[in-house]
Amino acid sequence: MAEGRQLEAQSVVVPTATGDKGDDILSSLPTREGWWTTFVLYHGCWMTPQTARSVSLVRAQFAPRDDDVVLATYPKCGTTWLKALAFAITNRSSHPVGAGDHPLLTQSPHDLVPFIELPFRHIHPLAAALDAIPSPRLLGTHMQHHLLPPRVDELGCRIVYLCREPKDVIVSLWHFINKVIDDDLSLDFDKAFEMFVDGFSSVGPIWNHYLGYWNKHVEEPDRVLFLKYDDMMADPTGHVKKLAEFLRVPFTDDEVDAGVVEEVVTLCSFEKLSRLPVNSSGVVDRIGGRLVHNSAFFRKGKVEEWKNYLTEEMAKKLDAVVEEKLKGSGLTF
Ligand code: PAP
Repeated sequence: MAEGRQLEAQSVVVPTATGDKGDDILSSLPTREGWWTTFVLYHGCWMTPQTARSVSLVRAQFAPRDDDVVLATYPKCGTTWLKALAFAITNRSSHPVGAGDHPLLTQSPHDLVPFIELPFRHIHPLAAALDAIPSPRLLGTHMQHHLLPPRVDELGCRIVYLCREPKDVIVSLWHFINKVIDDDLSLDFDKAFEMFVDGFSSVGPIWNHYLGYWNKHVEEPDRVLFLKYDDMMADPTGHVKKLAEFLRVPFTDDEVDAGVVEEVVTLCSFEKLSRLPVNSSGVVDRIGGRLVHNSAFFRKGKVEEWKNYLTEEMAKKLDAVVEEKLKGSGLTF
């Protein structure tokens, strides 16, 4: 990454409701332009200043519990799907999957499983919002592993990590960004691709994001489950069973015979969720100060969509960078 050339130290103004000295942390960070707003390089990870502030507050204030389950993803790797699946699986005794009043039919998976860090988390007291959630909590995060509060690992909280073929990620990310930002700021795909290949993308570089959780998974396979979107698409029922076991709520033989696993797959499928009014209409601020259509989280839900966007040369270029960065780790795409 050509950080040395492109980075310029600037003072970043970050809104705060509390006015505490946390703002100081950000003012000296390297910055870079190119996406919809300025990004800062916070502990080796690119993010908006608002997110950096949120992450720093999370690290200072968030109190993990040993029965927390953290659903971690790089953006656009299937976060919404994983949240829906984990919610449906863990809550199926109080919310039978086939029930007409299932929460997933009227609430976004992002509201049922909140992110630990949020660009606007500092406006609403962090500790109060997350502490109010009863145990066991399901919590989402886009933070790289090394940015999680250390207590997550110390307490042995379980982590489910979901990654995706990077070429599909940049396509999905580009579509999403263009739905969020103002029309006059629309981002050229080639430019987005080059920044992504350069390791410059939200909470990127993507390979560092993948590797942090992959290495933890290799170290502690029983505590960190590592999944791939493409594999889940190929075998959703197998993965739902695997997820239920990892979440310590395995399906009973009776449930399997009654088709509950398939019911979870159907309830959380792209086809089902994307057509619900809660997910197909309305706007919401999920990225801090920018409204996004709820439907932006449901585009196509396919694998190998990159073939419609990347030239052979671009695909080779990204493949080569990813292969090089992951070399020796055992993680491949
Ligand atoms: P986030 O990280 O910003 O929350 P995330 O849910 O990971 O977003 O990304 C959305 C992607 O997951 C979209 O991919 P696409 O652009 O390639 O289509 C979206 O379509 C896909 N997606 C959302 N829900 C589902 C689902 N239930 N099953 C499969 N894919 C899904």
